[in-house]
Amino acid sequence: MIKAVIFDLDGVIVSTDELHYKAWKKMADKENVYFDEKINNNLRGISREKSLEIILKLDSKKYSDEEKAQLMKYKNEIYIKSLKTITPNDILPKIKSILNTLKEKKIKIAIGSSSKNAKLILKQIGLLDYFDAISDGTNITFSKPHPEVFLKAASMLHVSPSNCGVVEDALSGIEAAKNANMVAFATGDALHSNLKDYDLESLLLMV
Ligand code: B16
Ligand code: MG
Repeated sequence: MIKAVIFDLDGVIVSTDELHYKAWKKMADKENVYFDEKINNNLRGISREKSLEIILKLDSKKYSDEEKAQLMKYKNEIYIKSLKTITPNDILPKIKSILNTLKEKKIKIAIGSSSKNAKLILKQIGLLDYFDAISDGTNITFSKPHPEVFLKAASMLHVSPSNCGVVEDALSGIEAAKNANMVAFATGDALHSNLKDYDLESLLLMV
């Protein structure tokens, strides 16, 4: 029985893919490293640190930890600037009505995002105070597909993991949900995952 639903943020509630891409692309061009939208697609749900590692794999140069930190800072400053352009109109179709229906049905709702910018994004789209809990990149050590971000959300909500649904757009996120023993609902790219339990469309039929 589903008593709570944990929503991934980027790609589920709002699409920031293009903004991540543009910021990483600027960093990659500065470093003369090849980077394209296909590589960017593999970074969905993956932490900033892991994303940088994946991008720099194509570079023969060895980077120190200090240099890596500088590159992440460079990318994040560009990304944050671009986040200022998003508004409540960027909430992805159908999501607001799904969230409202869950609230009406007294189902708890949380955010489970790898992003350290999750609260800034939620503020931009007017949903900062909307959720019962926010678990994000600032309170986790391990990146999806590790289940930590979703287990922390469940614990903040005081709901057992097996009573939680997760809505995810990334393959790594669906894997994380299953590793957390939760019910995985897929949207976007994650519809191709063999591990998903249901499509997002089925969610409201199950609460
Ligand atoms: P940040 P999600 C993830 O958010 C993004 O999908 C991923 O592309 C990004 O690298 C990661 O957050 C970290 O983001 O640099 O803002 O901390 O999909 O888990 O909501
Ligand atoms: Mg996502």
